[in-house]
Amino acid sequence: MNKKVLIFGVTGQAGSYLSEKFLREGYDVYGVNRRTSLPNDGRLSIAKTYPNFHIVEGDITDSFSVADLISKIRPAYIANAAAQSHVATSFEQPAFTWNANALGVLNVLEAVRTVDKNIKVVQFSTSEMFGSEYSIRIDENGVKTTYQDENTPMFPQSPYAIAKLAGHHLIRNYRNSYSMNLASAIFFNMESPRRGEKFVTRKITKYIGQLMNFSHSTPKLKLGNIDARRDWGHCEDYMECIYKMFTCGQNRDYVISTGKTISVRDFLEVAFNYVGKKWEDYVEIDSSLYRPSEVAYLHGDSSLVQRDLGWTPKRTVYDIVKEMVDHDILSEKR
Ligand code: F7E
Repeated sequence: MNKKVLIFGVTGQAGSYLSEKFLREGYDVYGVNRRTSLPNDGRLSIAKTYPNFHIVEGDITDSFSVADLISKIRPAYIANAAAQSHVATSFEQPAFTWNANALGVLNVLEAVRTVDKNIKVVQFSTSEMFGSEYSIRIDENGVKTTYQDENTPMFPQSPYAIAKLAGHHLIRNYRNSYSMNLASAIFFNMESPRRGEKFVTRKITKYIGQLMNFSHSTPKLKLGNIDARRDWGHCEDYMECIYKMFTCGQNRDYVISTGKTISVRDFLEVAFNYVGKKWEDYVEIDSSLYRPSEVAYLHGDSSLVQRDLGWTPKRTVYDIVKEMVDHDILSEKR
């Protein structure tokens, strides 16, 4: 049996956890890394301890490079976690975002279509594609719930999300048109100590790490819209689900989320409480950090994947806060 997996975006948070999952399961993992002048493999220290982990150079925006990698490696599975993933940055670098998030998907699909249509591809789609849309459910007691699932319409609010939606539709279109083995995972926000420092959760926990180590010299933490609500889950839990998506023998798109939503303000409350401090004493709202267009509310309903694949998220946002704060207090000490 071919046990080769090719991961685009291996140096990111999700790529690193997914590599470790496949390596533990005995696969040969090939991680695609773009050439950079400085090392960017900080999240791969565990993966690199496995002899069956290989870094290969390539760039998802270059169709020749993508086709060359796929035809040389001939993987059974391809995970596309490569993206310009910062929503605010997409307003400033829309073309770069488009090339990575939309053209990149097309490059993978065309290469797979011509090299070997049996290769299974899982695309990392995003809850940002829902934008301002949600579905409404009213239960027998009259309690109303607003949520997003696989049937919720999509109305994206940023160049990031629009490019991701193009990639999402390409997956659906190639699956239907050419009977290819393709599926999209619609991820709600995923966090961990490996989260990039520009995302709001890590920005907050890193600040707390600095505060707890150097309280006398830490300026205030500047944030934008803290009323936005997100469904935050643990990236490693979500990669367990992706492994099941690859190995389940069917090609279906799934929402992957915890089903619990809190605001950035609530996240601040929980994180600062954990270290015995009041966030109001340390946070300053900076209107320049507001986005030109915002997604106010994300609340995923992942019942379908829970039912079909028997997956459930293990960690809550409260577990995540503790893990990230503990990690950042330790790492700022060094
Ligand atoms: O923002 C607000 C901000 O940048 C969360 C990516 O992984 O998840 C992520 O996208 C919220 C937004 O993540 C700051 O306006 C306030 O409402 O951590 P974030 P995101 O935009 O939700 C989705 C699912 C993805 O697919 C993306 O790739 O927090 N916010 N103040 C702030 N956000 C940031 N970054 N920085 C602030 O200072």
